[in-house]
Amino acid sequence: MPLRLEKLSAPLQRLDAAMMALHGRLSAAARIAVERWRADAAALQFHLRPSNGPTLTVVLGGTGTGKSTLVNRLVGATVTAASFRRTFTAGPVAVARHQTDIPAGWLGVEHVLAETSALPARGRVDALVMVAEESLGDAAPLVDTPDLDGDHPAHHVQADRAFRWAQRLLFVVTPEKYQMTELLSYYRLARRYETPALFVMNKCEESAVVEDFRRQLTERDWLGAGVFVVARDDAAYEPAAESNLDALRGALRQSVVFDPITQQRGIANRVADVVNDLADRVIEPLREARREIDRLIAALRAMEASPVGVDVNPITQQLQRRLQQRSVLYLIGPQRVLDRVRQVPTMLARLPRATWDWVMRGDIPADLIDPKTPVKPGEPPDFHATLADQFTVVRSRIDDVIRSSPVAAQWLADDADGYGQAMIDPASAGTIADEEIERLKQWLGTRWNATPRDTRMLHALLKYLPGGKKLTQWSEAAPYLLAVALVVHHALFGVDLLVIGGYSLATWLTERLSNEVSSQTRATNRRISERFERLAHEQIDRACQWLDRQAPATKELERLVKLAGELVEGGT
Ligand SMILES: Nc1nc2c(ncn2[C@@H]2O[C@H](COP(=O)(O)OP(=O)(O)OP(=O)(O)O)[C@@H](O)[C@H]2O)c(=O)[nH]1
Ligand SMILES: [Mg+2]
Repeated sequence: MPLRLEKLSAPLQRLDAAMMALHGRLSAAARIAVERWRADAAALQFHLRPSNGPTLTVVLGGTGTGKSTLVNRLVGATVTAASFRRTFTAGPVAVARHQTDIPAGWLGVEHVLAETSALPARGRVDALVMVAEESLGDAAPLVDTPDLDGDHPAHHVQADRAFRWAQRLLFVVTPEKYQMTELLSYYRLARRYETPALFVMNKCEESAVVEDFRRQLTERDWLGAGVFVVARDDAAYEPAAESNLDALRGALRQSVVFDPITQQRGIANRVADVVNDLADRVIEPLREARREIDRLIAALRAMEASPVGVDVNPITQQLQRRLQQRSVLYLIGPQRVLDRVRQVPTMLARLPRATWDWVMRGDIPADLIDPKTPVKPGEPPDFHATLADQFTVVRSRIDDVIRSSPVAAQWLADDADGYGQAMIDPASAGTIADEEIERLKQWLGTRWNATPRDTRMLHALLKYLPGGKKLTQWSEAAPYLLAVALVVHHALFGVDLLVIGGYSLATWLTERLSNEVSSQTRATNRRISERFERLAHEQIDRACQWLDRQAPATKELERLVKLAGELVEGGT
């Protein structure tokens, strides 16, 4: 069934719009693949609109084959810059009799009209430099391009793009370079897209090489192709009249007339390639990225999932453990722990690992003591630092999960700013402690006036605590009380570590102090835990959202597949 070109344009546009809409949800690598695809799709869109202007002829070939020199010869003016230096031309340079001979939007890049003073032009990456040149006469507009084979990948991209938009090709080779492999895929694609092509053997010195080139072209599906020959400047060799520079000029004056069947075949192949590229280079990698994202998000979510049968968020549990360890170390100090171990030897086995190391070996575990906040004798326990540290631990665990995936580690390297914005400052966790202790202080302040009953007991406790003696106000006891509650809470160590005036810490807190004070202190601890849990949850959420942005959702990918299907069906 013949292809209906006019029916392809709309589905192609819809597909392109869908691709553009993905933009905010692509990693750097995916963005390049999508842009590349959109450029190819734009070229296809161009070929769908029949043009009745002069045939845009793109000159392609290896570096130093003399493309720019040949264009100048054909034009009869030095418009595009040639040089003995390799990979000289940097971007496409179009030479047309009138600027309007180059359709607006051609190549899908910015068009820049070259000033006469800027000639000969060297071309610019991702722009089309246009030269209006009367001397071109009725010859087709010529587009010089950068090399296909040099060390600059950017040059190759420029040339590849011009190839896709070309209405006719002029391949330039030399006796040294006509075998170069980079050209072969373009010979094949030009056939596949039914883009008419002419071939030039430049810098030629003998006919044998031309014959070999013709043979090669025949094998490459270009039987009977127009091969022209330009002699090396200083060579005695003279090409036959039917294939010399004048003959080439004559061939270039002929506009290409497409027969509909050939044109449709070329377009059908372009459509197939655009759809296959979409599947292979865009959708499949994005699907893989999506699978990886889903896996990583599940791993991050698992950080806050409680083990079976236990009702405690592991993040809260870790915070509590850390707060307790620090409080033990703070309230008791190594010497007192040692004394206590002597009195109650069974305690030895029950000491938390970090405390044990500190007491027995003098090793201060790095994660317990923050080097930035050294313990200040006489100061209340620094819960701000403890929470901030613990939050840093949460963050680095998130980081570990993400960096465990090479793909995600690359996203992170490419989008360090975005990732940084998704991260919450650990100081926000510290603020939770500040606010909650402040709240407890205020409550205690009020209590002080209301029931001075607990005062004596509190002072009895504070006498034993580092810095406690300095206290002048009831309310200042808030952080010390919190430390006591933390050590006692959950009876973590099974045995009371501290005995004050004959009372163990637990007895002291639960029996000697009023219920009201102890329950208020416990409530403070609970609120700290809950708020920390919420903050950690938000942090995990934000990390998940950042991950989620690195690839479109499965639903969106399915939509692309559907739209691609409509493009394939659209023309038939
Ligand atoms: N002797 C001789 N030298 C030539 C001929 N054609 C081009 N050259 C020289 O070959 C060198 C490269 O020519 P260019 O026209 O810049 O080659 P190009 O294909 O445009 O190269 P890129 O822009 O790097 O891709 C220049 O020094 C030219 O003077 C020729 O027919 N004979
Ligand atoms: Mg050049």
